[in-house]
Amino acid sequence: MDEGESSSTNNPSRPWESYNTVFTNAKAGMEGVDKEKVQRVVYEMSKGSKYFQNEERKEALMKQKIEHMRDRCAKLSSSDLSNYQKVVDRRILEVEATRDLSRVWLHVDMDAFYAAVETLSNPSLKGKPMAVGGLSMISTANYEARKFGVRAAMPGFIARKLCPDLIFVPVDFPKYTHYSDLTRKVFKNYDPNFIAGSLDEAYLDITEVCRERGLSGGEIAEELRSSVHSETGGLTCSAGVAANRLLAKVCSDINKPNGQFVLQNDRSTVMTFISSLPIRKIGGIGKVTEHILKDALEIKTCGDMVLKGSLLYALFTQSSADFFLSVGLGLGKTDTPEVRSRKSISSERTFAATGDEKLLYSKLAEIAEMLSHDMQKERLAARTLTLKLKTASFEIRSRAVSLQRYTCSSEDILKHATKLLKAELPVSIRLIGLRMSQFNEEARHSDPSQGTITKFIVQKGSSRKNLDDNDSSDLDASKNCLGNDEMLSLSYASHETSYDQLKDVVEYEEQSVTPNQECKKKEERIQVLEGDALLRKHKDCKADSSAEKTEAVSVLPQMEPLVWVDGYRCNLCGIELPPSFVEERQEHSDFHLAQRLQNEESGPSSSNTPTSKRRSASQILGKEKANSKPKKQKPNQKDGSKHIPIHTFFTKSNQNSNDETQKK
Ligand code: DCP
Ligand code: MG
Repeated sequence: MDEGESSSTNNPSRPWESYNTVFTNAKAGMEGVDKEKVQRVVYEMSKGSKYFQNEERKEALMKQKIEHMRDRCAKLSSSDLSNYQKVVDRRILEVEATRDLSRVWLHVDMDAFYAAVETLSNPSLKGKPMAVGGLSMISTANYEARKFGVRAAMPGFIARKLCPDLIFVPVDFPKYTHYSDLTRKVFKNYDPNFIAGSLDEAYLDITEVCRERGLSGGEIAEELRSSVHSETGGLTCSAGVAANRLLAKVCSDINKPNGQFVLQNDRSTVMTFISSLPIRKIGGIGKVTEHILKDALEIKTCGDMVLKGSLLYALFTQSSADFFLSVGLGLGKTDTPEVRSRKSISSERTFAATGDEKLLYSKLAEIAEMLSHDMQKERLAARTLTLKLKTASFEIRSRAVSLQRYTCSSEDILKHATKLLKAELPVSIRLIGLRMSQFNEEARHSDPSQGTITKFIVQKGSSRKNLDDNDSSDLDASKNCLGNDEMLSLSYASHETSYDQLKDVVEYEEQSVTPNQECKKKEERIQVLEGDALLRKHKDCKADSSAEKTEAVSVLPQMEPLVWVDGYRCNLCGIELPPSFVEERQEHSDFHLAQRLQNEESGPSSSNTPTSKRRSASQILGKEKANSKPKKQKPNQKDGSKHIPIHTFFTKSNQNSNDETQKK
C-alpha cells in the first residue's frame, strides 16, 4: 500500500516536489514508480497553463486551510479536548451499536478495463505499454504503462513524455459498454440488486448466495471472477469481500490486478485492518482532506482518526467528524439503497474554452434542445432552470431561475437560459450545462400557471441550504451539537474560494410578471452544487424498483450528470462521499468530467444511449470551425485518434486573458 501523497515540501530549486496533482497519485500497479520523476515531468509540462494555475490556487488555499487548522488546534485547551473526548466516547458507543457484521459485501473492479478490452480485440498490444485515449487526455493505461507513471486522467502528451514507446488506442465506448454488460450479466447471478458503479465496477451483497450455496465470500469471489473471465472471453477483475461496502472497495484494490482480498467479518480483524490503513485509501478522502489531516493533525492512518477523535470533533463539523470516526472504526454501508426518484434532469457540454458570444449562444441553444428532448422522452416538465458554467480558469458558476410554469419546451428553456447567460458575459467558457428541476409530479406535461413571483437565483455565499428539504442538511450548523464554527470545517473552507464553490443567491421578480421590479433582492442560501440534493427518498414512489437500476445500467455514465444519490453516493461510480466534503466532491466531479471529455473525444459513435442525439465535442468543434475562427488540426496524429485540442485542458495563461473578464 502506498502512503498516499507525501506532504508538500518547499524546496525552491525543486518546485515539482510540492506539485501534487491527480496525475501524480499512485494507482494500482504504480508501486515502483519514480514519483519524483513523474512529478517533475508533470510540473514541467503543465507549467504556465490554466490547469497549472488552478492547481496552484488550490494548493495555496489548501495551505491556508492547514495553517488555519493548526492555529485552531493550538488554541484548544486540554479541558476542551477532554470534553470533546467525552463526545467521541459517546459517539463510539452509538455507532458501534449500529455495526452490522451480518452481511457479506463484494466489490468487483475490472483490471485496466478499457485497456484490457482493447487488448482483447487486438492481442498484439499484449505486454506493450499502452493507453486508451489521445494526446489531450488518457482514460486509462495498462499495467505495463503504469510502471512509467502513466495513469488515467493524465494528458497523453505528458504520458508520452514519461513513456516514449507508449501506444495510444482511441476510446471506443460502445465496446466498453458491451463488455460491461457482459460482466453485469454475471453479477446478476450473484446479486440481482447489485449496485452498478462506473462501467467497470459493482457492489454485490452476496450474503444470500453464500448462505444458499454454503460457500464462503472468498469462494464466491473466485467463482465470480472466473465467470467474468469466461463470459468476456478473457477480461480479468479484482474483488474485495468484507462486511460493508466501504471496506469491500478498499479490499478490491489490494491484490490488483487479477486478485482478491477477503476481510473476515469479525470486529477485531476489521479493527486491525483499518487501524493501519492509510487514510487516502478510503474512497472519499481526497487530496485536500488527506493533507489537512496529515499536515495539521498528524492523522495518517484510519486508526489515527479514532485516536485523535477529540481533535476531529473539535475542529470539524459533526458530519465530517462522524464520517472520520466511522471510517476509523471500519464502519460502512451495509444496506441496499432504496429506489430514488429523479429530481432533476440536465445536459451539459464541454468544449475548448471560448469567449465568442455567438458560439456560446449557439451551444446554449443546442443544449436547450437536448435537454428538452430528454425531458419530453421522460415526460417531464419542470420549473427551475439552472445554468452552469465552467470558465476558462475552471471557476464554476451556477445561476438559476424559477419559471412561471412547468415546461419542457426548448424555446422556454432557451429563452430563460439566454437571459442567465447574458448576465455572465463577457467570459471565456469551457463548459455549459442546463438543468431543470422542481418537476410537476402530479400532472407531467401539464401547464399550470404558478404564482406571480419568479425567483431569479444567483448563487454565491458562505453558507448553504439544500434545495431539497427532504435531504438531510449535514452542513446545517445549527444541528451541530458541538456548535463548531463553520470556519473550521472542510465544508466552510471550500466556500472561501470563488472557484467551483462560491454561490450567491438573490431573487427578483421577473420583468414580464412585475415590470420594472427587478428587485426585492433577498439573500437566500441554496446549495446548487453539482448534483447535490437532486435526488431524495421518494416516499410514495410510483416507479418500480428497477427504474433506478435500469438507469444506472443502461445509461452511459459519462453522459449522465453527477448526482449524489441519497446525498452521499455518486450515481456514476458508487463512491460514497458526505456532503460536507465539498472539495473532494469537486475533485470527484472533475474526474467524471475528464471521463466525459475523453468519451466525447472518441467521436459520435460513442453515443448509443438515450442521449445519443448529443453530439461529440469533436463534432461541435468541427462546427465551430465552420462558424468561427479556424482551429489548427494536427496532421497525421501518431495515435490516429480524434482529440480535443490540448488547450481544452491546458490553455496557456497568456492566451485569452481578455476573454476572462468576469462580469461581477
Ligand atoms: N476511467 C476514465 N478516466 C479516469 C479513470 C478511469 O475514463 N480518470 C475509465 C477507464 C478505466 C475505467 O474508467 O478503464 C475504470 O476505471 P478504474 O479506476 O477502475 O481503472 P482501470 O480499470 O483502468 O484500472 P484498475 O481498476 O486496474 O486500476
Ligand atoms: Mg478498474
